Amino acid sequence: MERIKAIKKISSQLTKQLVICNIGFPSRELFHVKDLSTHFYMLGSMGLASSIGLGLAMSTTRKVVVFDGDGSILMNLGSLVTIFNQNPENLILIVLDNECYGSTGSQCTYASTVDLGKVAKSIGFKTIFFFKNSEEINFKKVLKSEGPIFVHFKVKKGNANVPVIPMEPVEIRDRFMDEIKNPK
Ligand SMILES: Cc1ncc(C[n+]2csc(CCOP(=O)(O)OP(=O)(O)O)c2C)c(N)n1
Ligand SMILES: [Mg+2]
Repeated sequence: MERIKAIKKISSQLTKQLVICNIGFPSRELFHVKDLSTHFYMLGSMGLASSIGLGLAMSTTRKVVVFDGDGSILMNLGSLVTIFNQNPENLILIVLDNECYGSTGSQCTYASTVDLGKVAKSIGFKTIFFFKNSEEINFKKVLKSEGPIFVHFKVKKGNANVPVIPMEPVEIRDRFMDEIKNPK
């Protein structure tokens, strides 16, 4: 399944959850699929979507969904250890694993030889889902489970042909902060 299709399948089952999205094409694809004030399109800080999601989950009772990438979680593996120890029940970390740095030319990562779901399990995550190619993604079941939740989603290499997000970084930040302070 293409990454944009995975994003579409999951985001169509989201309602008021706060969403932190990985840098680059994943954010462009999410914006293209659906743009909401609950979305934070992260810019610049590769590897930090999971950390931003953790900080947010610890400061709100709302559910926080993070779309991360294999390259990014491998760059910041310590984040998994911190998430496990902080144990936020409202955090869902989705790793869209295309086994490459898709946004910068699809150079291979080590996700083809290291099973990221097994890494999460060995750290102690109790709730782990694995999706691949399935047309039926029951994300409602994921949303009902107690977090922290690790979702390992194997996707195809390649980016959708979607334009850059036509919002200034400060607009993205301010709209998201406003959504947190004054939920719509
Ligand atoms: C510290 C840092 N290193 C490198 C980059 C350049 N960069 C931006 S996105 C990206 C690839 C991200 O790969 P992954 O998280 O697997 O997401 P994918 O695009 O494959 O969905 C890279 C290398 C960056 N922004 N910051
Ligand atoms: Mg990747």
